[in-house]
Amino acid sequence: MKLYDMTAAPNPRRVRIFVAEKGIEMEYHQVNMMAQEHKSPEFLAMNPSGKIPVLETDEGFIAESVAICRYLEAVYPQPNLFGATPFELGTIEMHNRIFELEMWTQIGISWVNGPVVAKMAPGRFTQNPQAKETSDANVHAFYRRFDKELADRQFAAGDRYTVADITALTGVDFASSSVGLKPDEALTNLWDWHARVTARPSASA
Ligand SMILES: N[C@@H](CCC(=O)N[C@@H](CS)C(=O)NCC(=O)O)C(=O)O
Repeated sequence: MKLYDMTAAPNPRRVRIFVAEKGIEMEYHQVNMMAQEHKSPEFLAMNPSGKIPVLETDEGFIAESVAICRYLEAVYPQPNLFGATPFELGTIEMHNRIFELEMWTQIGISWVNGPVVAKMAPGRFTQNPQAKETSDANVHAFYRRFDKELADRQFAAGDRYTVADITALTGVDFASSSVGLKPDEALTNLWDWHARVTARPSASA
C-alpha cells in the first residue's frame, strides 16, 4: 500500500498516526503541493477533489482521511480504534464527527482567511477578515467545551485512545502551529490530554 502524503500537512498526519498505532507497513509518496502536483491530471484521476491523503491499494484508490482509516481498520482490525461494541462504535463516530464538523471546519475557515494562506497562495481565496474573527472565536469556544468534557474522560471519545484522539490532536496541533489558534494555558484538562496523546510514539509520525 502507498500513501500520497506531505509531511507538513495535517490531514495526511491523521493517517500516518493511525498507521503507526496499527504498526502497518506503508510506502509513502511525498506530494509536491507547492508545485501543484495534487492538481495534476494524474493526481485528479486518483482523487478528483485534488487533496491529500490518498491511499493506493491493490483494488484502487481511497481518498478522505476517515475513509482511509476505516479501510485500514477493516484490513488490520487490531488494535481497534473505531469501536468494538455497537455503543462504542456509535460514541466514537459521534465524537469524531464533532471534531471534524465543529472544530476542524472552523480551523479551516481561519486558515484560508489567515496570513499564511495569503502569503502562500495569493489570490486563491477572497479573504474575509470577519469570517476569520468569527471562526477564531468558535475554535476557542470549542477548546473550552472540550476542556470541560475532559474532566469526565481521559481520551477524546471515552476512556481509551481511539481515532477521535487522532482527529482532535492533529487539529489542535495544526491550529496551534500554523493558524495562531493555540488553546489557552488555563485549559488544563485539554493540555493534560494533549500530553497523554503526544507521549505516544505514534504522535511523531
Ligand atoms: N476531508 C479531507 C481533507 C483533505 C485536505 O483538505 N487535505 C489538504 C492537505 S491537509 C489538501 O490536500 N489541500 C489542498 C487543497 O485543498 O487544494 C480528508 O479528511 O482527507
